[in-house]
Amino acid sequence: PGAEARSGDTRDEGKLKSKPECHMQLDKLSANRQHTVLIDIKEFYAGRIVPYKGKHVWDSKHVKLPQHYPPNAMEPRWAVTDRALKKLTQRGASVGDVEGAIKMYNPAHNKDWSFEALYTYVERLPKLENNFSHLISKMAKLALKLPELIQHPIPLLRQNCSHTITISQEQISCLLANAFFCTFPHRNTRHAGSEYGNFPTINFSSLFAVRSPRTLEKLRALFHYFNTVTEEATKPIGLVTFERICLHPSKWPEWNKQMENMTNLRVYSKGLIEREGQGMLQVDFASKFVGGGVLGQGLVQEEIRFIQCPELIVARLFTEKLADNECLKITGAQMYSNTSGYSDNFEWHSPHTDSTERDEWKRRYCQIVAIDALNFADPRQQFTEKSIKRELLKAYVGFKEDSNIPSEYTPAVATGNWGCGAFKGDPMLKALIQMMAAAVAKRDLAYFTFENRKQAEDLQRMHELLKSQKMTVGKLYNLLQDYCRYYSHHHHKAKNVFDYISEKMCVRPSQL
Ligand code: AR6
Repeated sequence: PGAEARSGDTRDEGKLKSKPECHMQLDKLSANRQHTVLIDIKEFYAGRIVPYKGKHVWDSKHVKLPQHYPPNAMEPRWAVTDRALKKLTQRGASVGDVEGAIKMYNPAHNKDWSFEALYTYVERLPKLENNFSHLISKMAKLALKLPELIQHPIPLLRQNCSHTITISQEQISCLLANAFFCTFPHRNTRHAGSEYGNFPTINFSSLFAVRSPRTLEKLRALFHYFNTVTEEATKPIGLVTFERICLHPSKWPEWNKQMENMTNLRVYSKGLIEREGQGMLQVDFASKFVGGGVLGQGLVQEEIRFIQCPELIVARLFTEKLADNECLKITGAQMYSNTSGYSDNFEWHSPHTDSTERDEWKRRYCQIVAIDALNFADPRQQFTEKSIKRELLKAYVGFKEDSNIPSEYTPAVATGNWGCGAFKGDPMLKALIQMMAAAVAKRDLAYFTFENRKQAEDLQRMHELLKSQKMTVGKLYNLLQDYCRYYSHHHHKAKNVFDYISEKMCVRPSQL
């Protein structure tokens, strides 16, 4: 972390491991049963990034691509889409034209889809920034390249199955342009039990509907992204990997038996995961539907990250809702926008030139892990063994490195108040849980308290105490169970979990 992350923070400034410094050389890029590579690998090693050609399939295991919809039709809907988008490539397309085009191939939504936010965007924003029709024309051209750019089926990352997809940034930009123009079939009705009820939304229709300052700022960032990827000089040339990791129950730790001591922890009251945590494994405080409300009104940690790095949004196309023992790791996403503020104060600030180096697979050294905390309608629920176990498992599956990577090559985890904002978790309990998961995963932690100095000091002290007493994960787990019992009797009058544990440790260290 840079100079900003200093005062009142962690005392020991020894550097935590980060990439590329701790990078272990990768094996040659190759496709196999667990890894789908959407580019041609031979060509890749000859210095070119071109789509891999496969045979298209239309089934429940793969993304249903618009160019193949409906299956076996005389005239696929893509013909209509193609005509509609081609019109937008002509000069002077207005928001009305965009609305007309989208409704042409989505006739079922003629009445219920609104484009209010797009109209407002064009009215409100200064002329220079707002070369709308030119940009729409470039985006339509990009969307139309879908049949050329995606020639291999994209597997759905389904529950209970670890699988990896590596895809080029150009392919992602094309898929996102299609999402913008709402071309993905079968993805507009989403309710429990519907075909894609277990998937996030991907078509952007929900974003266009609500005229709000939040939507406006999101659109500025997204249009900036599309502008960047449609210019020859700035379009990104590299790959991104999406990895769904599902931890089999036989590998779940038995928490009360874990003998590990706490790993290193650096606490920073200033700084952000995405900025000061560069090169580390950066935690996305996710929804089980990755991206959460990014295509709606949500605008907290996860949505902000997805808006800064829109390539993450494509995960919504193929990532089924995360189960308790699963996470999604994304390697190589690029940052396009600098933003400021949070929630209602969020603003698109300026273009971000990402100069992060790339690894041997041409992926930026940027690794993000989406882990969804429990959403506590009643915060008291979190002080139960069941909730604690669930959160430990979720953090552990996110933090755990592939077992064939030695720990000297494992960067620290950059995290913070995971699950403690929208999801109402207790920051002290969550910090302990993350420390325990990190200890078993043998990784250090950089913890950003988001300007909360007092929290930083308390956490630092707690960690020092745990370290000095050689606390093991198993013992701490048992103390947390004691706390749950104590809490269930005292509720709002209960002392906080740090005070409880400190007292137990100081009063009766021999009994620990
Ligand atoms: N770096 C460090 N800490 C941060 C940052 C940052 N960039 N941004 C926020 N925080 P929240 P949750 C701190 O509410 O409770 C989304 O809709 C800040 O203290 O985003 O896990 C998802 O899609 C903040 O209060 O995470 C989920 O549906 C705290 O982290 C849901 O919210 C928690 O951030 C997840 O909610």
